[in-house]
Amino acid sequence: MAVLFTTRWKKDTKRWLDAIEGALPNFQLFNGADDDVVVDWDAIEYALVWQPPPGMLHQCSNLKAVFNLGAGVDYVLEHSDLPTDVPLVRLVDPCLTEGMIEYVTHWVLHLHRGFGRYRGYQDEPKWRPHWYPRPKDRRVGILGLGALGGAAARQLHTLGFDVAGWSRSNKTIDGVTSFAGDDQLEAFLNRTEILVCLLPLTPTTAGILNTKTLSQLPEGAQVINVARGGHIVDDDLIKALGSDHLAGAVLDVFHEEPLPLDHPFWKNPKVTITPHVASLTNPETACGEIVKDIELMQAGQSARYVVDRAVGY
Ligand code: NDP
Ligand code: OXD
Repeated sequence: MAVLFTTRWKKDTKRWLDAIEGALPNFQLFNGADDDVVVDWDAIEYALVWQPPPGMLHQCSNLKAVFNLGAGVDYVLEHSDLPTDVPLVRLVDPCLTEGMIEYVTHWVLHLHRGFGRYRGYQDEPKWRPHWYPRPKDRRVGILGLGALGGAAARQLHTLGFDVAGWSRSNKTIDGVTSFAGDDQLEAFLNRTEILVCLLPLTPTTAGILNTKTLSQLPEGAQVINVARGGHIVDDDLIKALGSDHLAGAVLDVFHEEPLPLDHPFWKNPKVTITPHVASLTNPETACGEIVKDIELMQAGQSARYVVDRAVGY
């Protein structure tokens, strides 16, 4: 019985290996990212991966499941030629959810209160207080009401915001207005002053934030993208910011990461950039969740968050 660990993250390898060994003491552990390790590919039953090299998983002839070490499985589906009969499991971890709630809440409050302008005033320096609406009068909209979007919506509702969400199927979340399906996207956007994107990147959601959809947001709206860079058409966002239709954007994810140094987002005064840190996977808690699924699978049941490959999430 063996597990494979392979990621493109260069740091924290020891912490990951310790966490996996601690969680799965009865499994032999191979670090596929270490060129000096001779991996017994036929012994691998479970693979724990983040952006695995193309072809690597194909070498595991007895693979029972692949656990993605993040919530978004777009990279694995696109690049790893994973055998179709092997379940791919996405990460749902209360610690990941906690981090996302913090990030989204922080930036929604920041944009809602317009705190960004005071940094500029300080540089002048200028003492200039601004009024702000109550949260109940601020309409926040969340694209994607899954594990992360749903949790963020609940928290924002608790803070008093007027929250709506858009998903494929209708949702019942206390205090959150549900919009569902392509037919209701425009109505959802029309009422959204602060938009948070927490959709998975799939063929149907790629490029969803473009000139047409951004223009359906009200004048002065602001956008927070914490999902994937591929959800946004960068040039369209830059135009919408330049025309003042949008007042600002907070971006954590990009088409190419790290964001190339010559990308116009860096110098755009209306764009705030964070380096894909909205919520980082915690090795210990993630391994705790993965063990629960491996135990279920060893008992003949299926893992809890198996990706539906037909829809891509
Ligand atoms: P989930 O799979 O739990 O939720 C996805 C949501 O999106 C669901 O509500 C789903 O609808 C909705 N959705 C999917 N496709 C469509 C569509 N075509 N139209 C309308 N709604 C759609 O994902 P998570 O909440 O766990 O994660 C979301 C994303 O967040 C990840 O895929 C990842 O890219 C990103 N992420 C980013 C991080 C960061 O640090 N920046 C950290 C972690 C995740 P329904 O409920 O009806 O199925
Ligand atoms: C994730 C991410 O998908 O970190 O979990 O982006």
